[in-house]
Amino acid sequence: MTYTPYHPQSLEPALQQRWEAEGRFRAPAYPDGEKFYALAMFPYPSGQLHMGHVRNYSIVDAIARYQRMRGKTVLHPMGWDAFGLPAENAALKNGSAPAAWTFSNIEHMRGQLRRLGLSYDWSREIATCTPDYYRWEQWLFLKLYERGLVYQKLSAVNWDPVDQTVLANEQVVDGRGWRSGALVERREIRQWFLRISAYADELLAGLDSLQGQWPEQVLAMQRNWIGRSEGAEIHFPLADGSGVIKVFSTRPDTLFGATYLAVAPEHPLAEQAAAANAQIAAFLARCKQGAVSEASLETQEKEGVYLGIEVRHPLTGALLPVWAANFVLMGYGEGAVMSVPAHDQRDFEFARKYGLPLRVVIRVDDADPGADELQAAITAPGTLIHSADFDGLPSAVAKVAITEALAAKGLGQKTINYRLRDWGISRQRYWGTPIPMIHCPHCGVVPVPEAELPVVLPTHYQLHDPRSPLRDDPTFLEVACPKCGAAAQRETDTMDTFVESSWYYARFACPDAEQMLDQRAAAWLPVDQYVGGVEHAVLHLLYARFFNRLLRDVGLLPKDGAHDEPFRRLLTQGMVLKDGSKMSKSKGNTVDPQAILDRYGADTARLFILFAAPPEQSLEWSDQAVEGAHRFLQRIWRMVQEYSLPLTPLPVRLGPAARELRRAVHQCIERVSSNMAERQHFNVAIAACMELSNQLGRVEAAPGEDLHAVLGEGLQALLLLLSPFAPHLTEALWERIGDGQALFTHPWPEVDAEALRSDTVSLVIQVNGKLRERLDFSATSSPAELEQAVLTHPDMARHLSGKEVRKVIVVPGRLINIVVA
Ligand code: OVT
Repeated sequence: MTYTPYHPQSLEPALQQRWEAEGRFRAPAYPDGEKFYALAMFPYPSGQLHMGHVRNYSIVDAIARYQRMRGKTVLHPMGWDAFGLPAENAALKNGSAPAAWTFSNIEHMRGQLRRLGLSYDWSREIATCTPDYYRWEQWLFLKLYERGLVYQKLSAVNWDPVDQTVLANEQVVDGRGWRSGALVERREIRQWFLRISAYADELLAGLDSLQGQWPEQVLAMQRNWIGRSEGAEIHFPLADGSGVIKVFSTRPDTLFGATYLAVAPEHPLAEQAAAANAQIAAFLARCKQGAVSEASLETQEKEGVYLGIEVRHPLTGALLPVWAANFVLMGYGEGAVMSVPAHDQRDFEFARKYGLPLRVVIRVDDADPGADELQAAITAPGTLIHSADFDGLPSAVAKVAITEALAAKGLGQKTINYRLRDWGISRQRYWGTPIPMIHCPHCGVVPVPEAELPVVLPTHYQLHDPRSPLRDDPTFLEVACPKCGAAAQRETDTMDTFVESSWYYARFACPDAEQMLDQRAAAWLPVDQYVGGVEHAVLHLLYARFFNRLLRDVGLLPKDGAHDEPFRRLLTQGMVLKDGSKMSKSKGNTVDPQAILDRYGADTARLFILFAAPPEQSLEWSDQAVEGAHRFLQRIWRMVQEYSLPLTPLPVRLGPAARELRRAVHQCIERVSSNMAERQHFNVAIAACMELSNQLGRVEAAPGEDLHAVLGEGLQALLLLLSPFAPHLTEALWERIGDGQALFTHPWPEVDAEALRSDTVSLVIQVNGKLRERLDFSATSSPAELEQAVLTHPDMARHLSGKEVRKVIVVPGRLINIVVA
């Protein structure tokens, strides 16, 4: 027999070309039969694939290939999340254009994905930076504007006073601009928002339907992010009668402990007070320094200033001072909070710092600590004290009673509050989807007429500084107002790149549709299996759930309850580590997938990465394990080559060795199958294949007819089971020992229950009810035969010699009890 060596470097590209030429993985316009939509989070075209990508895309490809063999019509697309800051940064560094950089990266990375042998339908490829894609985003923006789901409001940004531009949070390093090094300032500018808060309740309720299908941890993070809390809106009348300050509190039971109010530095009352007081003005100015990210707000030192204003407590009428404080956000409620220092730790620290009074109004045990003795706030619920008519009530009851008392006086009501804020999508950046709005000096904000979409982003600029070139380009900027015809200006803000990734999964179903989505989207959605990094647990995965509902509500997806959620099942993959820490360029601990592909080929890379750990856990890189995966594939290659053809049918009777081997084959099919579908522990599935290959490898060189037939069955099964992980090697070998049907749509092997049945049973042997032995008997023996066999078994002589057997009790399949005198 001539033996061809295993040479993936030539074998794999040849097969990949064949797949491409055949259009093998192209999905039909509509699914025929049962559909399966498998999707991996699409990449940023950053330049090169990294190991995180290889892991993500190997997992989804294994699932897609498995589902094809299960007879499903599989949709498995790929595309590019192509807008965003990295392209601008690279362009600034090389003096090139972001578009050119992006498209050349796409070229290169597409080649790498092909080299991995991923079974994509490339005819559906999407790049989000093309007008064909982003025009629909602009269209939806206009629809949402009509419906009041898009609006403008003032919002803080990071301002670099030297570069004269807005900076993204990631461009602020230690409070300074990343290029200029200047101290960043906070500025309030008008920006565009999507009203995700209108969907807060539905997004929260929808999580229940994902229970068991999404990782518990991701569901918890989303619940927490939405942060629904019940509480009360409470009005504090201004002492001078000029109005009220409204606050939201989840603890109205502590209302009698409120000793001051705190408002945001941007609150109108704070600005009024500043106009007449230099010290206050200086404080507000200080608050405007520093970055706007949530992290920097949380870690900063808490500071405040008395505004010289007083309000009346809504139930006691007592006068309380109003302060401005740097930790109160204008976006939270109405930008004001009631401060209860005895029962809230942040208020406690603030009150101690500025000598503000504390009132203890909740007792958690019998003690009633004086305010002066408190070491920390008492935050647990308890029983009310020093709270007038409400004394003695438990917190839960008091919440309701106090809210009712406020409502009766017209000074409050029960409300539900969400932590979820509306989504600010304006970016003062160039490389993004232009927001389709026009600013007219006479008409104000005017939407671009639908017929004039898309607003095309010019791509010819060379970038020289971080300021958006759109702001300086009259050919983009200057436009006639669609309403009055006067000279007007285009909006120069672009959309957050998370907008593109919020609906790409739907566009893949109909990438060439002449509208945003057509009927095909409903036919393919929802995605049956979505896989990606856990870093997207909140933002991306929440925005996509929001967008799916927007698409439904503008009529692009059916309102049938089956299309509310975009992703039916979610798998969040773990990190790829080297020497215990995350691979990253800055740490210099990376392994380049290209080097692994060049040296070992795609099948080895895929097999290693799926074998090294269960998909949801982190994966430690190991050169030895890569070698191990490669040797395993070489062994399979050799075994199949060495099998002497032809394949022969199973004889009716198998000898014991053949029966045992056949049991191993079907045990392997069982283990691999259950790990492909439910548990998705591909590492266990691969381990089972490795074990089977060892068993098959132990068959002697010139086996009998029955063993030869079982070995053939085993090798075929092994190729079928391994094909989702190592599609090239298995396809090449299938040409030699397959059954003539194409491997990639070959029915997944079925477990033969008969083969699993064991020849022998192991029975517990008792003498007078005491365990004495555990012995094997033929599985087909009758009780009478078993009785005969146990009494004459050589191992039983020492238990029975010299004793009189009175009775033998056989419990089939379990035990035999021998009663002796
Ligand atoms: C990789 C996963 C990602 C994601 C996918 C694409 C990385 C996991 C973390 N366009 C968006 C995006 O994330 C998705 C969109 C739907 C919002 C590592 C990192 C270390 C690997 C490494 C090695 C060497 C250098 C650098 C890194 N991760 N795991 N290991 N695009 O292109 O970033 O979560 O599912 O694949 O990632 S993406």
